Amino acid sequence: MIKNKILLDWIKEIKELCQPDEVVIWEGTQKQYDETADEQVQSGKAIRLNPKLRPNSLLYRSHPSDVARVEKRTFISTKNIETAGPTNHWISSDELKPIMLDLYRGSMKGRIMYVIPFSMGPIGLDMSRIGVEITDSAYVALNMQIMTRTGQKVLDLINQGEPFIKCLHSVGYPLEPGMEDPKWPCAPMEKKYISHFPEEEMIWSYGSGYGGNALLGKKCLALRIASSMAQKQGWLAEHMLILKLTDPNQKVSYITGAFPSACGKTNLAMINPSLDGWKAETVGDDIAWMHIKEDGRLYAINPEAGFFGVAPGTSLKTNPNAIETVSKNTIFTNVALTDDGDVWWNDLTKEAPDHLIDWHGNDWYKGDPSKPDHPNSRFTSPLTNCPTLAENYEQPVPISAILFGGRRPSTIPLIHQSFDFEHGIFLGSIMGSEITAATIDDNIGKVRRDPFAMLPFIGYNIKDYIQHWQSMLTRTKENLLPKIFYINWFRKDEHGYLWPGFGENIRVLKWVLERTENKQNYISTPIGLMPDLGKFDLSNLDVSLDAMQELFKVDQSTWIDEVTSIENYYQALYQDSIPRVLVNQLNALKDRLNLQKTTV
Ligand code: OXD
Ligand code: MN
Repeated sequence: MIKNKILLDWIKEIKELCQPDEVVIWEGTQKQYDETADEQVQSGKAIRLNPKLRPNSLLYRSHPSDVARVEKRTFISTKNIETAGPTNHWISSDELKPIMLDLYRGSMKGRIMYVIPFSMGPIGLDMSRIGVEITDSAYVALNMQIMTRTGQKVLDLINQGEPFIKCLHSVGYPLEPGMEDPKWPCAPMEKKYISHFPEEEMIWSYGSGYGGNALLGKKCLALRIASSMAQKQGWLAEHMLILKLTDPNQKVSYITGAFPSACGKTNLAMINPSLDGWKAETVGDDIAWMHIKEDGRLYAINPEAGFFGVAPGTSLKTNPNAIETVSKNTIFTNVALTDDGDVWWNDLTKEAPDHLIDWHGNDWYKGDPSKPDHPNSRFTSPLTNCPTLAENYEQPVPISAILFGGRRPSTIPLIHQSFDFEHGIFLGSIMGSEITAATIDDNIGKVRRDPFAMLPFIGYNIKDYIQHWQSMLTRTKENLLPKIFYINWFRKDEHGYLWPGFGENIRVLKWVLERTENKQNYISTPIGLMPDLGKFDLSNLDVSLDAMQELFKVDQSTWIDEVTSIENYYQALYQDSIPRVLVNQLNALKDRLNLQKTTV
């Protein structure tokens, strides 16, 4: 039962505005989930997978125009453009609200309006935050049940007066009498709006039913709105995995890591270490909320309750723990369907089956040039399915190290450590991936910078974001803050990747943890601290010494180009107000490389 007047009034207001046929309060029970799933299957919107092969699992196929987050239709809407800054699409809230109110008027006609109370983070924890998503999509309700903590316990907190973030979502496809409901209703691109109002801590999403556009707890709340709340309240909301590591002496440490998409973040979050005696456990694979606690250390929680992972590329070889995670209770979107009612995606098995139904619902035969799955096809699975989930995954954990990284075939060594926290901020600010032929872009070879892997997710001005990171130094002692590292698993020579990756990555993590204990296992270079190869665990590793040397090469002339590239990037992004800390760090780097300083 809802007793909270703010929530009751809001439900009434949205019901009047959007005019749904029916209102359903999401209770978060298995019964409600099962009934809704059955109803979706009966109406032809979802396919129930073979329960013997994939128990309690569904397959959805989206509209071909609605397959990913739409950054160009994602807005930060505030009074002043300066609040949104140079990395966001901004529309003034005074201008945007009437446009969206017009779209919402009658937008839920013929549909059920679900009211989903949810908690990002364990229910009742001081670091958690509550939201309520109102949506006309059953797909969203089912996914939110997996990705967040939903239901009565959250409502109880709201009834006790706990504030909540209003998240409004409509697929933007009202059904007038006699109209047929398509399998995946959505609005055309120019009518899609994924809007954030950080000043009011509110989200309005219209026109898309897919992933981060529609499951508003994830990127919209837990990153964009939360990053802005975190700035005001003195904490950090970051696009980071959280990993628990236990060394052979049973010492437990926790690290977080920010990587742009397609850099193996979920794989690292579920790593099977190759070194004897080491254990790795998963706390989170995408988002970390971090607060400084009374002891002065930075503690993290995973605000999510599930994984919304990219399917293609996931296999027993790349991530056996993810394969087990998706073995049951999973919603798949845009993967292929097998003849025996199971799912398939690229790389799941070496050989594709002879026949599949592709993500458009058409026959697909082995050898067909088209892909049977969409490159951004997804699985939604509960955290509790993951065989490596840490048993304390619901408790805040103290972070010893933060990893930044990207996909850089050249220039950046396998691992280096920042000299100090501010140098770490600099490393976060320049991280990125080299553009490859796989990206639709004609800038092949250039670096696409994705600062802190947060480029599409910082809900406010990036200049203030940099300053906010810097302010961590005033909130605690520097030696209590995590140490910061830059990782590059993807360095290549003419024969291909130099580093084997996957389970062997534990060697790099071992060095990282030794550094957090101040072990004398490093050499100092102009770009940061790097492993002393004599003190880096190479036992039973099939990588030549030459390759190791290449992996750690810091080449002066390449770094001169890198510095120019960073300088151009800073100028283009920040124009005449590059944050002072970044200018100082760039100058210090130039100094160490014996280059002339920047005078901005
Ligand atoms: C995601 C993303 O879906 O970063 O996690 O795009
Ligand atoms: Mn992500």
